[in-house]
Amino acid sequence: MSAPAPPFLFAPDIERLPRPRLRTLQLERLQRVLAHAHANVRHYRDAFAAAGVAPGDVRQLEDLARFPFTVKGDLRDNYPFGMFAVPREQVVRLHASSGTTGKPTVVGYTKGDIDTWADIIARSLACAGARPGDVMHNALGYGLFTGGLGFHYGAERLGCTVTPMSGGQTERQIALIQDFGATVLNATPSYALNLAEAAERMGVDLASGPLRVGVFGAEPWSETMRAELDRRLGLKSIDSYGLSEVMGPGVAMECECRLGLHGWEDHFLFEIVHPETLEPMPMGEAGELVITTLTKQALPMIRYRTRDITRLSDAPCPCGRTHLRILRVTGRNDDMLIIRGVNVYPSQIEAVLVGFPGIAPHYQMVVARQGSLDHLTVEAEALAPRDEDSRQHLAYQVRHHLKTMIGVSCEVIVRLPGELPRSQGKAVRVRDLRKENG
Ligand code: DLL
Repeated sequence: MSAPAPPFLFAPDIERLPRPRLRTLQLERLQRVLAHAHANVRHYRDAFAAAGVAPGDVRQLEDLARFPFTVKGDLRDNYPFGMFAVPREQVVRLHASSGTTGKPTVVGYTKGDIDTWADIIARSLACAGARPGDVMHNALGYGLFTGGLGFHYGAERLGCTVTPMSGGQTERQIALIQDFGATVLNATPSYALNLAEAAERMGVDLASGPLRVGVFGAEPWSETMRAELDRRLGLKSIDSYGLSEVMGPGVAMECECRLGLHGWEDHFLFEIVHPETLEPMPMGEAGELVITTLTKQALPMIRYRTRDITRLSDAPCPCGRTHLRILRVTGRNDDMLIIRGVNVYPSQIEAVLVGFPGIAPHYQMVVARQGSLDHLTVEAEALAPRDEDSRQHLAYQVRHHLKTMIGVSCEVIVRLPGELPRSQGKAVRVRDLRKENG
């Protein structure tokens, strides 16, 4: 048994602030960040002027809806440092996302931003169930990706012993998890699964070891995958959400109740807008998540369109935290496939495949154009070696189940164990041949 957590770390006052007081704090901070962005970033000055709004127009939180959105393209157009609101000399850290096309998206942090980030991550890890004295094995990528370093500093601040492992060298990771007695594992869910599988192959039983908390995020995953990871790693899997443009990890974290992710409202303002009309949606409705940063100095983000589809809930959480909850992000707008008129997210396919009898929890989706129709092929993997006939029979069953559960007609191919690529970080779930072939 680990020692009980010191009271100052477990849901301190700010995490339990009554909602009206939280909103007052948000309004004060919103007014400040709008003025800061307007005074120091040409892009915001121009965009506000074009929309006919000024920072002084905000008298209540709802007034923010009159302000223009910020999109990824704005960061690219102002590459590399044009969106920074402080002189470059005050930026002590850069991170960047690779960007599949064109220039990467660059984000920057002042010393103060790095400090705030570490605080928010420490809070997030405590929310997930980590405690000072835990050994945190950090398998998130270090480097330009925000995941590794973001969690690193926050875990140190909480008082954890951090193994800065990064991705890759899977067998070595298993050995170090064992040797160092890791109690917290931080990874993408797809890589955590890769670790579970590698451990089983090596004859290492991680499930009965000291691992207690799994902090998993950076990509969409499903409840079935959660059950799989809980069981195979012998820990409690917690959903962890964030994005580089807004800060990196730590924007939202599930608590031990696992009823959605607490979005830290003293640092971020969350809105849901209709994905097409972009009109604000009422609390509880599904739509695109839009985030405004309230405390960032180097890179304030005003109404950033995340493209992530989710719902918010301000219902009380049994843990006592008052910050709203972001329900599981089912996928990105950009990842949604429309197959013969049916909207499909990879995570829905995952929910059907993971735990399906005889099927391993690895999959890939290939989308191609057949005539004027989009054609989806789901590649799954057999749990154990089987002959061709038996795999075809299994494929037929999966196909039927996908049709019943999601309403989508697709081709299913069941590959041999180990044939599909394993994740080293964020898993690539969709191969879109329509784009590859122009
Ligand atoms: O993935 C930051 C992060 C690192 C979050 C480690 C959690 C853990 P980006 O590389 O900018 O930043 O990717 C952000 O990943 O807009 C979502 O589409 C997706 N994403 C992140 N967390 C989740 C999650 C990091 N828990 C993009 N569930 C976001 C679903 C997620 N999607």
